This record gives sequence, structure tokens and C-alpha cells, in this order.
Amino acid sequence: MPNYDYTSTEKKWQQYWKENGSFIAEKDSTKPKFYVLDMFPYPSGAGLHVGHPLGYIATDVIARYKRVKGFNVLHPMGFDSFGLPAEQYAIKTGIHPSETTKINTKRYQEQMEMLGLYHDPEAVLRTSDPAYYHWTQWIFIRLFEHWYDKQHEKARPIQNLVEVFEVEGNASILAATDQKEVFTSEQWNGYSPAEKNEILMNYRLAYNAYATVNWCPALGTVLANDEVKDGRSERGNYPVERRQMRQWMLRITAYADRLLSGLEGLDWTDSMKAMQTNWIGRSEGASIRYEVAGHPGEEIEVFTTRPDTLFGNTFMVLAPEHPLVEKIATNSQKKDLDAYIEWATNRSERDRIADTDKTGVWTGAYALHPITNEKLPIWISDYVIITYGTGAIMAVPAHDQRDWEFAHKFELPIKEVISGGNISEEAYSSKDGIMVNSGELDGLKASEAIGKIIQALESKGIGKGEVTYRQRDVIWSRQRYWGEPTPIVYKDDVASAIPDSGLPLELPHLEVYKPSETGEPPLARAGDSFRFTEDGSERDLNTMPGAAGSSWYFFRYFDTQNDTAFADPERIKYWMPVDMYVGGTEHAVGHLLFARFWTKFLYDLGYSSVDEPFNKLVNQGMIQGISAFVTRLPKNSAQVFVKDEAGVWEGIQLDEKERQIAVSQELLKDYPGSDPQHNTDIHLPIEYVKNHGGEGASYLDEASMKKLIGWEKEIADVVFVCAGGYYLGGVFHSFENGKSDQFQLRSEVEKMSKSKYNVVNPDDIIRDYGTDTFRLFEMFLGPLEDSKVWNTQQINGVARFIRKTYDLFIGRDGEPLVTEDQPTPEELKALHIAIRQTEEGIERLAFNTCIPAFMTLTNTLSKMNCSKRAILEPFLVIMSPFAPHLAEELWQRLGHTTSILEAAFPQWEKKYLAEDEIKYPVQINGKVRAQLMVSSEASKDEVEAAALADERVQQFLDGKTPRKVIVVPGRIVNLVV
Ligand code: ANZ
Repeated sequence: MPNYDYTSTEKKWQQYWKENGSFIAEKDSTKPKFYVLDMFPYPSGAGLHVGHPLGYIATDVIARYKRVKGFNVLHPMGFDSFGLPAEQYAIKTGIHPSETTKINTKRYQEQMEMLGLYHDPEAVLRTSDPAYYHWTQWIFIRLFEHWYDKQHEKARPIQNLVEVFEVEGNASILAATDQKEVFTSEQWNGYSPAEKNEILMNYRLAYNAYATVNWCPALGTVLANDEVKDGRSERGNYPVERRQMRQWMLRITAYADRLLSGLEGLDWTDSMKAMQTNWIGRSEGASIRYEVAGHPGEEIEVFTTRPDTLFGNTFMVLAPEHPLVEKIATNSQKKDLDAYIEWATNRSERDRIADTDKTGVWTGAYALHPITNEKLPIWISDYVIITYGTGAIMAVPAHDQRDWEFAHKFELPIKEVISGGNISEEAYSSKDGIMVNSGELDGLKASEAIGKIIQALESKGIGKGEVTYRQRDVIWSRQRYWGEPTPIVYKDDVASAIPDSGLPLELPHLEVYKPSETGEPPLARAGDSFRFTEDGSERDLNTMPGAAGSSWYFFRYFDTQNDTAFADPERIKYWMPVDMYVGGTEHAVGHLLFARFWTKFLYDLGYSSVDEPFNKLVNQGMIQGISAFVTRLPKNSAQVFVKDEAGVWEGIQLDEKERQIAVSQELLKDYPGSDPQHNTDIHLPIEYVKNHGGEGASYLDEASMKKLIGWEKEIADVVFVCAGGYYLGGVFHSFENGKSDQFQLRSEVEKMSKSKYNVVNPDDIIRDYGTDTFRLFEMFLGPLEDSKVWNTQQINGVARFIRKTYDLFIGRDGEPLVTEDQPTPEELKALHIAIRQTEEGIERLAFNTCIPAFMTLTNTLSKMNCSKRAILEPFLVIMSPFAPHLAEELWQRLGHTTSILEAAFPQWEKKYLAEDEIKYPVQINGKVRAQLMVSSEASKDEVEAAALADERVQQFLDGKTPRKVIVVPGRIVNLVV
């Protein structure tokens, strides 16, 4: 019997799809569209592991399913090829990033092709391609040339703003801005170009400003918060400092409200929405202004969410970086203040917020309470963050725990203004308590007092109701090489965008792409021909961050060749928004917010027809791997080894008494014990562990072990217990001159990652089992959104299914078994159950429930010896999204000359699913006297008639007419005689 040769068959169809352009979306179509998108990968040097395809196969199943459902499907794949990882990899290997990107992209594409992925070959992009980043730069310029009008809730050209300034100054402008000072038109017209430039920077959506940044000296660049872990860079683990530096920023805060309200209509999980909501962090409260005693004209403005507690305010705290500190510090305090500021500014924000042991220094100055006029000492402390609110707080130790801790430490007064708590124990922050010691507010509930005090502050002109966001503007420049050059030039301290005709501003080729010797960004190395334009303007030398290219790429896939616009408006209208976007939760706040922000901006400018890019967002679960660890057991371990009769080493667990005896007899004395080099867990490459002998037992390969731990002694055979792919533990040891070492092996489920040596490579699985088996298996592991453990041992069941299905279609002689006979009701029922289960499974993204449907169908049809075309063909169509190669092959063997992608997904019908006949027991006077088979469609009257006509019933009735007939539909017939 010929076996199914998956290797050649899968190659054949991959070739067919390529040659026939089977996956190319129709350009001008009247069909409904479906746009399904994966978060595109950064093409790393390591290639794909079995975790990556989980999402890719899922979107592929969707794409193929929607296609046979009659949609014009776009399923593209691109590469996020700019960025820090690519540059670091290049530095490590010494190969130029453009080269490594090319090589890695090719490898990814080959791997994806091998997975049979339905990727549109015309919809490919690389963010590092000048034809692509042309438009990244173009959008950046638009951001630079626009400001956000809060009154009309949209972005508007900066030129409009300048026109208003020229005739009336900035007083009436309601903008998202950092501009605090009000100026008149006369003042504006009198400013120098450089001064105007500075002011406009306070309005632009892409602007240049000083910001506290994570500066990594070793990498020579600024890092985003999520690129820093515990004060060190995530890439390379180098120390990171906090520094004030001039940076490009994007004014994403202008869109905070729209980014919040836009979430409502989206089909995203609650947890993703919550992450974005928290990140934006909208707080309602009030801003209040305080005079500084002895410093006329100087003011402290605070932001508080609890203006109700104003009467409990006993001191003030400024962030150490607050500009006022320098002005108000008394001479005697200066030294302490400087030392503290220096110390605090280098601490990470996370440490500063989390620390319960409060630190701080008094400035020597006082503020005046805006209502009681009491003198409040002004302190600085690092628990106040310069970038949040106003960087200053009114401290209310009785009702804010951080202030309470601070007041306790520095013995500052604590004054209760809300009753209900026990402020000698901790701060009482409930808004349900009743106001006390608060003048007119006394007796009110705290929650009611808030509105009242805001009114009072507003009428006195010393404060106002205000909304603050935790979200900050994003830093949008990197002092790195491998990114989009910033399309800005400077002349006489005035920044301007280069003309669109100068785009793309290509990244100059550099052989050395480290920062220059003088500490300038790498682009300084490109020389004066790059650095200076013809009119002597100087270029900005920063590049954009890794997130730039991914903030708009979904607009490009359907128009990758367009060189007059980032995408054709008609195509945008047809294809946007993305119907389904699949990717990991790690992008919850970075990429997904930037993409939403840019889309809203492009919408404001009229370039996009939608203001939300991703209608439905799905987070695929993570694939976890099984890692093995070895640990050297400590000296005097409670385990000893003996050789059993068969000469096999066996570990024996000693109880404490036995262990002490062994120790006292110095039996264990030569154990090397835990030496610092080896006493911690070492990840053991999983391929070093060999399955050996019967199921359950495994051996460790001695040579590998020696290599792994650099250990030269003789190692006895290692046996350890293995169940279902997990290494449950076990001990092995070495033996030399009667001395032993003990190591323990155990396993754990962890994220699949190269650093954990637990990576399973899809190439190997595909070689051993074929792509369709791999695809089915990945989908079988569990619901798309759950995390799952990869366990290759379970793949055999799926492989058997593929073989069995092939045998259902193809006879022993290698010829198709198909017949044109009419199907029986049983065969139709089996088919329609599977159609329904598949459709419902895919719609719910519970792909794992589809595979049992196929397996059951194959088993049932095999048992029935069914080779009828009317059953087999629809079976292939529903299976084709999962096992496309097998489906295409069998489809062709059934006589088709076009791809199965041209077929239509079958419609399941209720009439085939229903039980065709129902068995009715017939009771006569309470006793079952007969069984009746009646069509499930039969009415009550028909059932009654059938019962009365039944031979056995007639025998019992013996000519009498029943007094009563009760039919319980679907269950029973009761006759009373
Ligand atoms: C007085 C007060 C009394 C406060 C009280 C709270 C409770 P959220 O809700 O996170 O927005 N705050 C304001 N700016 C700060 C800064 N730059 N660094 C650290 N803390 C700051 O928090 C707002 C509250 O956090 C504000 O309200 C302020 O403390 C503090 F019973 O003011 B509150």
C-alpha cells in the first residue's frame, strides 16, 4: 500500500500556490473583505521556534476559512527590521545590520513558506526598506507640523496656530501644550525666530524638548521604560542612568481622552483594555496654587485627587528635580539638598515609588496654606515624581499613606480631617468618612466635599478642577544607527522639516555604527556631506525608535508599491480597519497605543477613513517548553549511592539519623559540596537528554554532561524518571577513587526561549512529521488564547490521523476510492456534525475543538467504508484551513483542476443533524406495551395516529377506544383505556 508522502506533496503545493499567486488579495473587488494580521516579527538570527507559528497558523486558518467562506482575504506578513536588537546582533557578529536583516528575513520567509502559510506575496514589507520608511518619515513630519486643538478635538496645521499668534497671541487657544506663559500678538511678533521655535515646540505633536531619560552609556543610547529592568538594560544587561537630555517626543497625551473613549467600541479582551486604561491613568481632581513665604511671586502648584483633605495639609513636598528648589532653598540647607538631589535623581522611578522607607530634606522654606494661611514647611522627597501632575504635592499625612510614612519619619504634624479611621495606625483614605476640622466642610461626606471645595477654590481664584493623566509623552529618538533618520534640519537654532521631495532621507551606509568618539550619535560618522545640507543647515543626527515603523505598517500592506502616498485612500477605505489582529500581550501598551495614536492622527488629517486600526484583537497564549536543570547537591546531602546487584547505581534517601551517622563516620566527607560555580541551577539543553530503553526512563549522555558542566571525572550511568515528557527528578553521580559528586536533575515548565535551552525547532518537527501534522498539532494544543506546554510526544496521534484520512480517500492500488453513490442519512449526519463543529470552533477561535471533529469523521467514515464524493469533498473543504496540503492533494485526486481555495465552505443543515426517527414507548394504563419508531418531524397528531395504528397496541386495545391519549413529544405516548 502506498504511503502518503507528505514531504513531496507539501513541497508540490507550496510551489503551486506560489506559481499561481493563490494568496494574492484581489485589488479591486466587490467582494466583502477580511483583513487578518499578525504582529510582524523582528527577524532575529535564531529563526522561528515552535512558539512563533502558534499565532501565524491561527491567522492562517482564519484566512483560509474566510476565503472559502467567500471573502476577499488579505493576510500579509512583514518584518520589523529596524531597531536595537538588529543593531546589537550586528555588533556581536560584525556583520552589517542591512546584511543580517536580509539573511534573517530570508530564513524567516523560508520557514514560513514551509509552514504553508497563506501570505500574500505582494503584501510584504520591511520597515528598514527606504521605500517604506519614506512614509514613516513623512508621517513624522506631519506630526511635527501639527498641533492639537482641544476645542475641536483634532490635530490642526501649525501654520493656523502661527496665524492666530500673529493677530491675537495665545490666550484664546485651547491646545494640548506645555506652553504656560501667555503672550500677546505684539510679543509674538517681536520674538526672534529661535524664540518662536521654542514656543512652537510646546505645541507641535512631534517636538524637541528636555526629558528625563534612561541613558545607557554602554549602549550609547536612550532606552524606553520597557527596555529597562531593575536599573539595567534588557538587551545586554548594562547599567542605566537617569539623565536630562534633549530628545524628540511625541505628544501622545493630546490624544489621551480619545485613546480612552475609543476603547469602548473595540472587540478586545477586558484585560487588554484595562492595561491601556491604567497606562493612560486618567485622574480627576484639582490643581491648587500656594504662595511661598518670603518669596513674592513664587508659587507652588499642586495636583491633588483629594481636595477635600485640604484642611489636613500640614506640609508640602516637591520632587527633587523641581525648579523651585534652587530658588527657595535656605543657605544652611543647600548642602544637604544638593547631596540628596544627586542621589535621588539616579534612582529608578519604580524604586522611588515603591520604597516605604521615605527619605527627604527640608528646603528651609515655607508655603502658605491657601485658606488658613498657616505656614507649611516645604520638603523635597523622591516619592514625588517630577513628570506627574505638577511635580509637587500638598501632603496630607492623616489621609495619604505615603505622606503618613513621611510625617512619621520626620516628625511632622498629622491632622485628621475625615473621621472614621485610626490615624495613629495608618492613613485613612476612604471617601465615605465624615469631614471634621474643615470649616464649612464639616459634617459632609468626604466624597461630597470634593465638589464643594473645588467651587470655593475657583471662586477665590486659587485653584481649579483638573484632569491629569499618568501617561507621558513618548520619547521618539534614539542615539543609534539602525533606525529611520529624523527628517529635521536646524539653521540658527530653528528646526524645520526637510521638504517631502527630500524623502526618503536615506540612512547613510556606515561600517562603524557605534557612537562617535565625541559622544555624538553614530550618524555623526557619516561625515559633512550627510550632516550639512546645501544651504548649510545641519541635520538632526537622531534616529527613530524601534516602535516607529510598526506604528502604521497595517496601512501599507494593501499598497506596498505606492510611491506617491503611504497608501491609496480608496484602498484604505476598503481594507481598514484590520478585522482581526493577533499578537502577544507584551505589546499591550507600547505598540498598540502608538498604532492607535497614529491612526487617530491620520484620521484627523483626512488620510485615514477609520480612527481605530484594530477592530478585534486576540492575544495568543504562549507556548511553553520543558526545561531540564541540573543542580549539584550540597555537601552532607541526605542521599547516598550504592550499586545494586545488577551493578546499577541507586540513590538511597537517608533519614536524618542515618545522615548524621554517615556524617559522623565521615562517609560523606569527601563530597565536594556546593562550590559557587556549580551550586546553582544550570539549564541543561534538552537534546542532551536521551530517551533510552522503555518509556519513562531516560539517560543523560555522559559526554554532553561533561561538556556542559566542564567536568572531567567519570560519570556513572544516569537514570531518571520521565513521565509524559516531564523529568520528575532523579539523581546521578560520578565516581572517582571512591569519591562521589551528586547532581540532581529535574524539569520545569517555562517560557520557550533560547536562553533556557528548551527550544523546539519547527524545521525538525516538519521534517519528521510533515507540515500538516505540525499545523494540526499546534492547533490541537488548546484554545488560541491559552498558554500551553509543547510536548512532542503527543504528536503521533495527529500523524496517525493524517495517514488514516489519506487511506480513506486513496486505495491500496494508489487510486482514489471515490464513488458517485448517494450518501446515507448516517453519513450525512456524521458530515454535518463535523461541519458545524468546525465552523463554531473557528468562529470561537477554539481551533482545538475542530481537530477532534475531523478525527471522528475519519473514523466514522472508515468504519462505514464510505468513499462517496458527496461526503468526502465537503470534508476536504472544512479540513483545508488546517491541513491545506493534504486537502489540496486529495481534492486534486478527486478530479478537480483548481485549488480547493476556490471551493465554498459547506453549509451545515439542521435536518441532517436531527435524529431522523424517535423511539416512543407506548404505555397502556401505566405499562409499556409497545415501542414505536416515528419520524422526528412528526406532529403530535401523527404520533397519536401512529400509536393507535400499531399492531401490538391494537392487540392490547382489543377493539376499544382509549379514553385518553397523551403524547409527550419526543418522549412517550400514554393511553388510558
Ligand atoms: C493630597 C492627597 C490627600 C492626595 C489624600 C491623596 C490622598 P493619582 O490618583 O495616582 O492620580 N501626587 C500628585 N502628584 C504627584 C507626584 N508628582 N508624585 C507623587 N505623588 C503625587 O494620585 C494623585 C495623588 O497623588 C495626589 O492627590 C497627590 O496626593 C499625589 F488623602 O494630594 B494627593
